[in-house]
Amino acid sequence: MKILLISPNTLTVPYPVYPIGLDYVAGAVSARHEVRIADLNILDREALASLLVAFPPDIIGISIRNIDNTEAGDPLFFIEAQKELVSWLRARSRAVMVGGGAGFTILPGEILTALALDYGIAGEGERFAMLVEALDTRQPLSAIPGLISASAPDAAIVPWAGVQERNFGKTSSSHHHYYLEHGGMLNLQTKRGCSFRCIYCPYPHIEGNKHRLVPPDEVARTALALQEAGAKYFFITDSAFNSDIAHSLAVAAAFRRSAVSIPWGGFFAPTRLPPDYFRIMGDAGLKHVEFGTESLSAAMLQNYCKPFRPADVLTAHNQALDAGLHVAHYFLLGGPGESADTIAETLNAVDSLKKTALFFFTGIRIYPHTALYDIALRENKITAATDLLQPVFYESDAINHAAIEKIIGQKAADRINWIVGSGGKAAAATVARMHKRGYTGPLWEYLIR
Ligand code: B12
Ligand code: SF4
Repeated sequence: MKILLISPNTLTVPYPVYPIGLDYVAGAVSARHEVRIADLNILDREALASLLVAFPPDIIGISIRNIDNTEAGDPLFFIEAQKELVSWLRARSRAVMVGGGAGFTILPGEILTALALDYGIAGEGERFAMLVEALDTRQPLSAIPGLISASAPDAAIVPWAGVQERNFGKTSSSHHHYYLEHGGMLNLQTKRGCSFRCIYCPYPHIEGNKHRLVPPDEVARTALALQEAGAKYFFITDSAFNSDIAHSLAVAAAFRRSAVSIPWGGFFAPTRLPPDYFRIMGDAGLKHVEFGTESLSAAMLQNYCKPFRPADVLTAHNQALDAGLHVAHYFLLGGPGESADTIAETLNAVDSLKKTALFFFTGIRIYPHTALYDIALRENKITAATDLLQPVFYESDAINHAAIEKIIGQKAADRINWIVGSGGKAAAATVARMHKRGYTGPLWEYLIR
């Protein structure tokens, strides 16, 4: 069968992101089928139309990574554009249309309906290969975990226990060149799942809450392949790289053994870590640390069920600084229990975080399958019938978003290292200009004060 996998994600905020998920979907499909990847960062509609003629697909898989940008203050919604793409494809192809991806997995039934897809796979995309085989051999589809269709729109997500094979560099496409030319950042996964249970977070639902580890030497082999392909930097896409400390250290050791020499970064939780943790990581090439700190109010960290306390944040921060790393913290303000007092507590404590970049987001998007969803239901902020495909942001009873934004806006006004939200289009334009001049990495490091 001919299979076309499409990445429709053309968002350039904070920078264009290599569609790593499709490497795994492509890697799972049996070699007896022909797979191509169409990355819409590269192909315009004319080129896509020509591809549909030259390579008429039997199945089209669409990667739905982003539903929206999860920014209450500067909202963007991507579902309408994806819907238009699907009907454009339908007018030119008789292929079976299948959706999947991180965004898709959060609200699979809703997205399947909105986009009028034939099938969707909630959860890991390796099961796409099972769907391909079943369609090819006309076998019943009911046994495929996570598979949904208009007549069966509900699916339980069952973590994939089989092989995860990344197809990087193996398809006939060379779409990674676009990312090499736009910042040089490629990406890498060392495990799936997050074992923490922060109340607002959909990651454990998307990836599972039990870690599935990629053997460290295999991670290093992929890192080396990215390096040899020309990557100047890589981002580890794990929900929190250090949620399994031993594995992250083993990955760092494998990088050193295999002479991975390009810098890298990722998401970390500022939990209690061995004192030399960041030094070891730095020796293995770690250059930037993005801490999912969210608050520096002890009460709010507890309300969010974060696996650390304010003192742990400061310790982890200083350990990372001492190791010579670039450090950023992300804050998520306005959750259950937030008040003027907890905001003040956070902002006062922020000043003790030296030499850093700080990203502030106000309002927490309510996702199904999270504790925040249950809280919002109990507090009558939503009902079971609320459409969550259109983003709904939790607002605390004690302080509204506008009041928080005003406080942050005032404090951020004369501080270049305080960024409200992701920085939006203006930040993306600066990033693009810097990429053109040959800069690489996340680039917020130039704002560090
Ligand atoms: C790492 C990450 C980032 C990094 C990416 C760095 C990099 N260079 O790669 C950074 C920080 C830059 C980032 C930015 C953003 N992110 Co982000 N990110 C993630 C994260 C943690 C992992 C994504 C990832 O790469 N996973 C690893 C790969 C292998 O998995 P995958 O892509 O999901 O693919 C698997 C399956 O989904 C599936 N699959 C994928 N495609 C397909 C296609 C088909 C047909 C099928 C069947 C299956 C399938 O199979 C794959 C293998 O199992 C996810 C949360 C999560 N845990 O998933 C959020 C997440 C994807 N991000 C999200 C968002 C919103 C954003 C931003 C818009 C935030 C912002 N305002 O800036 C930007 C958008 C950037 C862009 N240009 O697209 C949301 C999307 C949900 C939503 N509400 O839309 C998520 C889910 C987090 C959340 N808030 O819930 N992100
Ligand atoms: S540690 Fe990070 S990824 Fe894990 S549940 Fe908490 S917020 Fe989500």
